[in-house]
Amino acid sequence: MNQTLIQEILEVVEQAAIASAKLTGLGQKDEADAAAVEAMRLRMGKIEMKGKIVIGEGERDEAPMLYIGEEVGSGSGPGVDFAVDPCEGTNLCANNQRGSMAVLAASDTGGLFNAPDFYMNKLAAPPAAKGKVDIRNSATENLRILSDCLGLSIDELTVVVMDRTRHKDLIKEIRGCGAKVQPISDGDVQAAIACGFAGTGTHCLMGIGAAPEGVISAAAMRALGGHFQGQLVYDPAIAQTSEWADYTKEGNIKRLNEMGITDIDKIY
Ligand code: VTB
Repeated sequence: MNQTLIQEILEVVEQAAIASAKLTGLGQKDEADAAAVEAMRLRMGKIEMKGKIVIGEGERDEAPMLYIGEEVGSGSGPGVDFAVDPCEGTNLCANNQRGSMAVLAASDTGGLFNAPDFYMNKLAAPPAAKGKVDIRNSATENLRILSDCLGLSIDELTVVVMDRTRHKDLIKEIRGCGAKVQPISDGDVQAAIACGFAGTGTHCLMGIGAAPEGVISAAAMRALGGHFQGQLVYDPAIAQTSEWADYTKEGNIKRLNEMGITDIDKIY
């Protein structure tokens, strides 16, 4: 991707951030999201590219703009795939709390995993622990590895976990090892990215959040040289979300298969 294109894509997220920033703290999450979406799409339209949204605001019938499959840009020029989250953490934005961001990942055509709107178990860690920690390990084992890689004792480590009932046992295990847990209400993209920088005080992200956000976090961590792994979650008993009140494990597996995902336990 050439520098001019990258610069223009940066302006896309800048415009989205500026638009939604005007609505921070007003308790208007949908309006903040809509403002960011509109700004993002407007700026994208001015870029000479054959752009396509692969992760976006939803399916065509439920999202007027930046829907999955939407073509963006001038229609000629390089092919670019986008995963967008114009206002990631809309609740945070509406409540003027930290961690909300305008964010997108871009790649040459075909470079991004078209993650379904499922949940994803995630593990993010700093560059020093890349390829050393593993999502297949227990939290206890990963904390031990992290401690070795970072040269910190376990009680100096801070792990961000989304504050959800599904993480009750995970939080207990992490605290049982002596590490600090920072529960967050929303915004696990910010938490994953924080692992990629020294000095943020975040050493690890563990637990289950949304899959599309996982792809964006993975792209950021690749750029930062950090560790990121994700595994789709399809069992409602594990996700423990009201969103899936009417879903069954078998039904979800069928949905994944219909989307062309047959290796449902793949670790990305
Ligand atoms: C997750 C997380 C996001 O919303 O999507 C969360 O990845 C929703 O999870 O960062 P629940 O369905 O368990 O509430 C965010 O926090 C914000 O979009």
